[in-house]
Amino acid sequence: ESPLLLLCLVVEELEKINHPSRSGHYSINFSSLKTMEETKLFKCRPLLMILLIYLLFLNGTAKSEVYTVGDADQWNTGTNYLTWSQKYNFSVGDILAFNYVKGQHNAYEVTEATYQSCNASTGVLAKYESGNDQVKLTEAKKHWFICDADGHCLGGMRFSVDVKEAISSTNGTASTPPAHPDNSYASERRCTVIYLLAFGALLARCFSSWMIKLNCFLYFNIYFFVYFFNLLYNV
Ligand SMILES: [Cu+2]
Repeated sequence: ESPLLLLCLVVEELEKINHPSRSGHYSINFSSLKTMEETKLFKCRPLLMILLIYLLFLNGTAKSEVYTVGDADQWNTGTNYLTWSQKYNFSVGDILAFNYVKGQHNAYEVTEATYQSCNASTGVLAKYESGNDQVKLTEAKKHWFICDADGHCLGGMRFSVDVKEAISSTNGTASTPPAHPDNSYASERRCTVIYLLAFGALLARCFSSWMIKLNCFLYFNIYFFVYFFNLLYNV
């Protein structure tokens, strides 16, 4: 959520810079806006809004994370990879980094049946054996990984990841371990929505030109669209 709040704060700060004398009360007397500079600023504001919307979308779609399998333990025997894989929410575009001593282990992407049986004579979808394998998760589906070294798979070197479609910026927050349980996430979102509502009302009071009001309206509609999309798919 923080990039969104940051964007809002930037807009708010710009308001204060543009109209330092009016920061206390939020109404603009149009008869005082006669200089070219201020007219130009008003004409630029919709562009600024559009720019912010683009930033929002870029932020939501382009973010991908690199997950080192096993974190500090890396890809090795003696680690519980089921526990590891359940710590994170993986989305399309994320990368699994398998780090291990080449020759001691490997990483095979396999079918579910092969994952269950640990018999890699069939059902191998991809083989990674370099010791420093970067596996990009390109599809929104379940992926299964095993180590095919003798007995390692049965010994616990296997896990599955349920890869979700990359929709929102909140998907990518997992490089830091998920600090908030789902319900606190939802309340955080509600807070942001309330903040946006308040901020929208404030903006609408600032601008009396109908063009800018229309822009505000579109801007916040897109915001809310993105938010409810997030709520539907991620909580
Ligand atoms: Cu192994």
